[in-house]
Amino acid sequence: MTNQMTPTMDEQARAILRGNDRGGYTVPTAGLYPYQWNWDSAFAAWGFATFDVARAWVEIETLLTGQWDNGMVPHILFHRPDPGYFPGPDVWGGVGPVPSSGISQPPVAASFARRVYDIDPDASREALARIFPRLKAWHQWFMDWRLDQGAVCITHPWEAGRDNTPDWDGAMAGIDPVGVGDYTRRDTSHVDPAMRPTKYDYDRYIWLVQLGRRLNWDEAALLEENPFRVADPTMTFTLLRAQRDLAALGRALGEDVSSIDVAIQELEAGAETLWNPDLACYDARDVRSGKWAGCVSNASFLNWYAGIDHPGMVAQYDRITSICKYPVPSHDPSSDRFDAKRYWRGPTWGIMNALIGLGLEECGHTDRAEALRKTTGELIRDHGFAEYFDPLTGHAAGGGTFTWTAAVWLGWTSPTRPKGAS
Ligand code: 9WN
Repeated sequence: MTNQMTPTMDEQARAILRGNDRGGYTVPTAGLYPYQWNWDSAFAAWGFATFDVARAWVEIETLLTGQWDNGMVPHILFHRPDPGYFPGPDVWGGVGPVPSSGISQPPVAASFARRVYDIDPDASREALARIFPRLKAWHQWFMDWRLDQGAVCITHPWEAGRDNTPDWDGAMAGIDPVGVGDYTRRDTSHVDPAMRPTKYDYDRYIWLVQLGRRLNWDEAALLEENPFRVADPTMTFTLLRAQRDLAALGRALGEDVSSIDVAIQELEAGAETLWNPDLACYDARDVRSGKWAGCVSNASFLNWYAGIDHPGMVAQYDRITSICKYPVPSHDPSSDRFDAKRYWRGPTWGIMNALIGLGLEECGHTDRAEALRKTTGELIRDHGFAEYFDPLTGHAAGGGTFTWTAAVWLGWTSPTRPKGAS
């Protein structure tokens, strides 16, 4: 076969999105994750928008069909049964219009809706008008149920999308998973167990799901009873950013956005409660114990994405990027809890890099933004469209042919990305 037959990176990325398309929604990767995940779909929409704006809107609209009456948009929609994933719909017992999980995920959908809109405003207006009230209600659910001093809390490690990060180690240690019972994991039959969370983690993940189900996913009851409640940089920074983007979209539609502007101020104040002065970094805060996690994570660096510049974070960023070849690692490589291959305890994730890079650029740290775009592009080109990467060697880890890595290529690192994409 000649070189002319080798598909370009753009062609490969588009083929991954098309290949993972299950009709109206995109799975993160076949086998390992056979359902629609919330923030994965927002990234998928970004990728689709670079070559098919209509399909991008379908992705977001399908996600929002799963919205619960209280405004929550679940982290997984189980559109069609698939025995290849655990825990499935029977374990979760979600109470929405589509079989679902009972927790949410980082609300990046409004932010990517804005990018889709920017790529083609005329073709986007009708879909935007349809989803605007739904996005507003979802954001309001966080404001109503999940704030602690203005910072956004998670009630399950899966909710932040950074499942086994050391950020939750303290809160996880406070859970005794008594009565969790026997269960069979599926993830470790798809992927090397050394790259996945441990049984210790899974016992607590499942125990928390059982608790939520027993309480019928009632947020007031969870606030009373759930021992796991952590104010999280991922959620706080992404919601702050999403509220800013939603306000801009609302203005474009001629909507009243005054309540969103109020929420932005509340979240700005909340973000500052995540500043850990001893660590000199944004950090997760265990609301139950009052203790800091003490972790420099990739979510710490989402401050710029939220529109918050901080000289202390520039210093942290320069330190972290100087000690690993393929930043940004999900945990500080100089920490004894760093594990280069184990999921959110070390590996580099293209999606987090894209959010960090977009923020760096917008806050005027152009050289750092360009350097991150370049190394992330090289990582994907040299090691494939993997779920995540070893930050020291660049080696691919987790699942392959991954939707959000393809989307990051198309929307952020590809030299051909359309105007408005990034
Ligand atoms: C649980 C789909 C999801 C991502 C998360 C990532 C991982 C699930 C799992 O996969 O989590 O939600 O079973 O490991 O941590 O961020 O959305 O790609």
